[in-house]
Amino acid sequence: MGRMVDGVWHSEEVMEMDQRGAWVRPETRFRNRLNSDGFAAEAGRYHLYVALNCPWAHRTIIYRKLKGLEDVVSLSFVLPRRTEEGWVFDPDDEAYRDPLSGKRALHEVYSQADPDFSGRVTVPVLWDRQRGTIVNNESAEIIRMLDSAFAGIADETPELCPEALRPEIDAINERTYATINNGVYRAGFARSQTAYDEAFAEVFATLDWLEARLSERRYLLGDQATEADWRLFPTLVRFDVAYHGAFKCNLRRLIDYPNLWPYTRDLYQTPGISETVDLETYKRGYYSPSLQRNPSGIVPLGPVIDFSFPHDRG
Ligand SMILES: N[C@@H](CCC(=O)N[C@@H](CS)C(=O)NCC(=O)O)C(=O)O
Repeated sequence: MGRMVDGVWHSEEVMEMDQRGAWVRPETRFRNRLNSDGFAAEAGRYHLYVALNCPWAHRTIIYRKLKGLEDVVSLSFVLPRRTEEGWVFDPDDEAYRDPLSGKRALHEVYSQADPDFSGRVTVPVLWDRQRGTIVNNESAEIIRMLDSAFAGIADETPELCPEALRPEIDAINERTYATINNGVYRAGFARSQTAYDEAFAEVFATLDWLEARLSERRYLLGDQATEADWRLFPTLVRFDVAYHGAFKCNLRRLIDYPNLWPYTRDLYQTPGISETVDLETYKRGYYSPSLQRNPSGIVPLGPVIDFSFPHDRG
């Protein structure tokens, strides 16, 4: 995975590791807010760059659906496999073209936003057409903004992080981020047995905790799905096709959990959500050729998983 240094793309693979061989996720750089910092929420002004296989980008795709923002915030995809240039577009394929300025690679979007940018070139990116810059590239912050910033512009929809539930949502997110969303990456990218063992134990301890919680409630906070559920879903829906094998998170499969498995199907069957899921693309992405993790680049043919099977949790 390459990176930018002073506005120039460098393709050498650099992984941020600590002395124990544990992977450390780098900080995100663009952190502006809609409706402040001069980024007024307006229909047609903002654009999301995403990758279909990226779980962090998946959150923003889900929010654009659930919050009725499809005619308000535009969206486009980079190709699901990174190249020497990192995330790239395909000018010859309408599905993967940069619709704003015909760029070839996402790093050009970053250098337009900041000609001196140093750091990783990640998706998702929330882009401002008017100022020609990146508003924010941190998914957790983008989805909070999409939840409320376009009130009065888009059709009214339920708030996914209502003020009254926020402390509880934040507390759940803190655990699921560290041990599940990022936990599977810490297991998959570990370069020492100790670092892998630690991440692995945390993944499955939290899955057990969630399993118990979901035996008493339909969703993590009760009868309504909230931000806490939608942040968890992209990781769960990838679990058996990607993390179980490619990231060695193989103590149990999602389908082995009596509550987590129907819960994930329940979220999947929420109107609009199944269209955001593409298991074959996840497999091709996570099993891309990688010197460290998958030198042959062979993509497994299984497993077969049916998320449309009735969930009986209604
Ligand atoms: N903190 C970011 C993380 C996003 C992220 O790591 N995206 C991955 C794809 S799943 C990426 O673009 N990685 C490229 C890289 O790290 O070089 C967020 O949640 O938005």
